[in-house]
Amino acid sequence: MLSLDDARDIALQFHIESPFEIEFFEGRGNINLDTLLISAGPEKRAYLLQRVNPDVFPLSERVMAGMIASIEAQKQALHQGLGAETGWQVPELVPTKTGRLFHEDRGVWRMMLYIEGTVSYKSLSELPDHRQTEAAFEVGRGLAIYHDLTDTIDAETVPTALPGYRNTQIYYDQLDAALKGCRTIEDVEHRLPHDPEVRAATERHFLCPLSEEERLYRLHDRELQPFIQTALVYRDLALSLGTHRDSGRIRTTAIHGDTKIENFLFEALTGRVMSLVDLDTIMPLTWLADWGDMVRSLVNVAGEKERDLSLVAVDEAVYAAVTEGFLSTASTATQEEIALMPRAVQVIALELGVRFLADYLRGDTYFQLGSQDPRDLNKVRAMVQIRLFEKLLEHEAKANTMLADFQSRVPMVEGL
Ligand code: GN1
Ligand code: MG
Repeated sequence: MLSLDDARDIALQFHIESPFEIEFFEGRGNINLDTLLISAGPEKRAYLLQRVNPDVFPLSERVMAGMIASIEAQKQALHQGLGAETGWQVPELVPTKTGRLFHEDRGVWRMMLYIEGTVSYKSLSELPDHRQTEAAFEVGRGLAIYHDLTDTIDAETVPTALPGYRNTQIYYDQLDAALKGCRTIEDVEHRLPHDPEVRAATERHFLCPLSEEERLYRLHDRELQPFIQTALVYRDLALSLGTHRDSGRIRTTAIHGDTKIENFLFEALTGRVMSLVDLDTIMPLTWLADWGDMVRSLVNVAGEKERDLSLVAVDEAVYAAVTEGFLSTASTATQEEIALMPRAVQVIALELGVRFLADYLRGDTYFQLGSQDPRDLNKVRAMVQIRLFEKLLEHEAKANTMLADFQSRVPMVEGL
């Protein structure tokens, strides 16, 4: 991570008022660890300065291209009156003093206007019980608004910012490599993706840099064994969303790619959803991946880092509220896609569990640990998501009944 002095020098490249104060931003995510909060000028205007993590996003310029495509599509749709009544706020990039939308110095830096008057939550448990379902409804509505506003993006023209991202097959191949303790390119040659670009972006995460002692300690951790088994047993289920997309049964759309609850902003005063931020992973996939990611993050009210696994559960009222919020607003979903909504939640929870698990086993090369993070953070995160997946399986019949019930009450907008 960079020092505050270095970050201050970078901030000076952007077009903001002076003098300004700068501090590390507590609400940063798991990937772009260099995120700073700036308060500038006499009015103390707030900005976020962020470095796109080059270890995760080697093609940082493409990240920016996807982000800009999303911002432009949202602005244009709002300008044309779509969603005008929602009060939706589009993230805004602050230009550099030379008029560019990002600055390059040991990676790509961008500055965004902090959307004032909003709040975000790492999990719904931060809200009192009676406000949780209301917030879940708002999140569902927020995703539907976002998808409607960005529907004009031609999915096939969005550059892939992070080759291999949300590719379930690759995540399983990486898990297999981690379980085998692969250390060299020769060890993993037969597992690597064929596409040179995808291979270049993912190769590192097929290899284990841990000492042999530490590797074996992690691999044979008794607590982890049932979770490894579950991940392996449900491989086909995890791959099923991709199979449906390959077969054309569900459409390929430009997705947001990171729709966990943390990335939704709510108006502090009213609790209404206002924005969906973190536009790093705009890519062609299926909106069901965004749906799945959002719901798996919402219904586990305990959050992603809970050590007491008995608290990991599917909150049924939250599940129902987010479904209602989404379906009452979304306008382009097809019936085939809607039928897959419960399965998509299971898939994304399991996929994320596999990602954390493989990363822990090989030595935290992807979800890098900050200096304050516990050493077993990715193990905990893996167990939470895989336990959540099991809970979602148990909840499947209820989820399907709820969907059918909703559809019988509310006539759907005709799908494509
Ligand atoms: C990562 O960095 P952050 O918090 O925005 C990850 C997502 C995961 C999420 C889980 C590019 O997002 O895929 O769902 O952590 N982003 C990337 O917390 O891998
Ligand atoms: Mg992200």
